[in-house]
Amino acid sequence: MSRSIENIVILTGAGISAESGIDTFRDAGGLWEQHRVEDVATPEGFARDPELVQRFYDMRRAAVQEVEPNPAHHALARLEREFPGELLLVTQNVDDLHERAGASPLHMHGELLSALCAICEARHRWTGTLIEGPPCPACAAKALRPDVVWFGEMPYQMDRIYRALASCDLFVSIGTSGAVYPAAGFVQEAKGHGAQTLELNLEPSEGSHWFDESRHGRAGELVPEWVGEVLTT
Ligand code: BV8
Repeated sequence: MSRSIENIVILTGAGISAESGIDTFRDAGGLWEQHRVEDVATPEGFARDPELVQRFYDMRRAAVQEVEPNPAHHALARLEREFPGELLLVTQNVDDLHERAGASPLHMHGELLSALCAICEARHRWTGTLIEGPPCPACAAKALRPDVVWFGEMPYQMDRIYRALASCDLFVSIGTSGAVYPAAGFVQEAKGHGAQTLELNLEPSEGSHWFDESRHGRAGELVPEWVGEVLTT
């Protein structure tokens, strides 16, 4: 990293949680090998077979409560605490491992531990199952769904993200395949506004060519090393 960095935007994906034992989507044995995306991560799939979708998210909601944050999550929480400039941590992940490491991520694709009422749009912290069709604590309607952004739905807080991308001087992508938009386009957005761009990933992502620098390896090693560099320059 050359000139002084005062404003960082970080985007994380499933790869940052892989070493905690959470399946990614597109790696071998990943979630999309066990389920067709169209069946479990679209509004149409939910309308077609709500029980299949609720079971898919109930299983993931339970699994995420059995695992722990890894050194990559802890390193980003340290960066949030110690970096003197502006920092926005955006995650595509729906797990709560960033929070449990002490960070405050923007969940652009929603959260496993939150239930959304399709009737009154209230959100509730939810650690149990939804398959039984429990009543919404706010309006009593039996219309709670996972508070997760499915394909074809608008990701959360996009205006805030684009404002941050327009004003950052460094954009860092960690543990994402660059397969899903609009997140996969953030690097181009940041670059277009003059930011430096860095990718930390197990292997080159689909968007690797957009990055000024790419480091390939496990997040549990690359992220603490990079955070150490940022905090000592
Ligand atoms: C939308 C929540 C618009 C559910 C998810 C062209 C342009 C714009 C949009 C589109 C387009 N073409 C198609 C679209 C629509 C679509 C899309 O992008 N489709 C793709 C498949 C082409 N996008 C959407 O529908 C989005 N909405 O565009 O709305 C709009 C506009 C106006 C009005 C209305 C709407 C919504 C997308 C959100 C979908 N929901 N998740 C859930 O979690 O169940 S996406 C899902 O994929 C996850 O959120 C995940 O985060 C995301 C991306 O996956 P990754 O995180 O990257 O995970 P993956 O397994 O792919 O990769 C893991 C990486 O980690 C790998 O590279 C691996 O090498 C690396 N890794 C592994 N281990 C490690 C590691 N790295 C480091 N260390 C390790 N140890």
